[in-house]
Amino acid sequence: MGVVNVTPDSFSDGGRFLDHAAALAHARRLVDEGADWVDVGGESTRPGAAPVPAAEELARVLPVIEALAAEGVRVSVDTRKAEVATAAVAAGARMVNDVSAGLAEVAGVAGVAFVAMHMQGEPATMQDAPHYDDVVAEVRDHLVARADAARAAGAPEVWIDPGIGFGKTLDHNLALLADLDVLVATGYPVLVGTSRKGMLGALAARADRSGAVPPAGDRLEGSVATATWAFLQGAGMVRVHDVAATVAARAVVEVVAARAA
Ligand code: HH2
Repeated sequence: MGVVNVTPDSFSDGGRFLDHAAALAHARRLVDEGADWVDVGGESTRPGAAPVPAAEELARVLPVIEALAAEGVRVSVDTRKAEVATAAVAAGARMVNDVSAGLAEVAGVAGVAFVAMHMQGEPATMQDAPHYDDVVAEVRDHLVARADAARAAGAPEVWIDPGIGFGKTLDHNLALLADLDVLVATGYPVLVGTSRKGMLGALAARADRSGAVPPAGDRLEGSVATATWAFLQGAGMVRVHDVAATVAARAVVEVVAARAA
């Protein structure tokens, strides 16, 4: 799944694809590089982000979704708003990717695929003091409940996603990645998004002699490494900014995995 953020303020590529022509060109490039889905979003959900009014979000994403869908691209809409999800589906989106996991019924009624992602709290404050007694079990139970709701409402395809970085410390993120098999064991296909995220900045700083945290656009190695890890643990899809590098890494590791099997 390739990411297209039609936003001025996304943490890794804010402002680059706010222009519709630039967003379209980027989406086409991601498809050429091997993306099965293009995830179009009009609201940043980075830590500290303020909500965007629905009218603004719609103006950002709808023209891009319409044009891509008309070209036969499989588009998912990255939104937390029912109004935006419904309009995006009318414009041709075939999946609702919802970081709040609250739109299960909307996706079901619309008859499109659904991604239930786990988030503790709201983007504005979620990183203030995340707390879990058992992060893996709590995330799994919440996701299964939301995924069951989507299926009961009629969604034809339902994914679950641990929501790396959404109301989670580095330790919570590591626990979820280490125990990804617990999510895989639910039977729902698993989507994972680590691409360019803060945890990769923190881990790169640990590994770097200077201790410097690389900026979001300079975290390719960690992004590809964790995407590859996710595939090896049984994830069915990864949400990434750098499709070509991820596809290439996956192709290599698949050969090794097939030999090991
Ligand atoms: N991460 C982001 C946004 N949407 N959706 C799913 N299913 N999983 C994720 O991990 C996920 C997501 C955050 O990344 P990005 O879109 O690059 O940044 P921003 O929220 O600042 O636009």
